[in-house]
Amino acid sequence: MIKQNNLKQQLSLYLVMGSQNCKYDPVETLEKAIQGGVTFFQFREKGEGSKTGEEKIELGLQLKEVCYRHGVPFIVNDDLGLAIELDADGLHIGQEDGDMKKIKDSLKSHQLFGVSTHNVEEALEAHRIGVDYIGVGPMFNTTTKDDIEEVRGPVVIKEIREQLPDIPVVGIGGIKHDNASQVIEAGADGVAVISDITKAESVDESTKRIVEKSNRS
Ligand code: TZP
Ligand code: MG
Repeated sequence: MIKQNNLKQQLSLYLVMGSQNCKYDPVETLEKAIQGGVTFFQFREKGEGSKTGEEKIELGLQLKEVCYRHGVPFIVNDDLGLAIELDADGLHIGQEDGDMKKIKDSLKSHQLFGVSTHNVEEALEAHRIGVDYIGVGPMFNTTTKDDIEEVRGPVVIKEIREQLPDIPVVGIGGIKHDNASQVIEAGADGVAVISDITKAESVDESTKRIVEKSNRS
């Protein structure tokens, strides 16, 4: 898939997920989430209970296939080698995952590059390197990731927007249907969600509810 001008629109509901996050089968979860309105996907197979080696690659291939069938970009978290091997649409890394510039230069020209940031300084640095989009978090308290930084909320997005009016931005961390609109109102192009989708009783209904509540209109 080629880099597209409508990246901001595609980022509107970004599902981040690995098998360790799922209440149901991950392939089924992704299928239902896309039916519910997910527009961007990150394969984040990481932490307790996650798959490794061949099993991780096999699951990545299955999830990529679901994304391709629906025209949803498939992004790999952390693992440059896996992003290349799966010919993913992109790679997403955190601040501790290595030399950003080197990693960006190792990607194929069609692959998107996203970076997690926590404040204006990190966002400016990511912009300087030429990332395609940034994640900003944590927006709210979350139990999905243990090593989170201080929760400062949607105001961080507002601060980043003042310096970088055009960079594609998604908020992440504790986002649910009842707080997603705060993140959009602060200036984000989209919201990134794990548990409010992956742990929901009904994945498609929960996804639809986030779409409805985060609607800009
Ligand atoms: N990065 C910052 S917070 C977070 C990540 C990966 C976890 C978000 O999970 P949830 O369940 O949507 O709060
Ligand atoms: Mg990382």
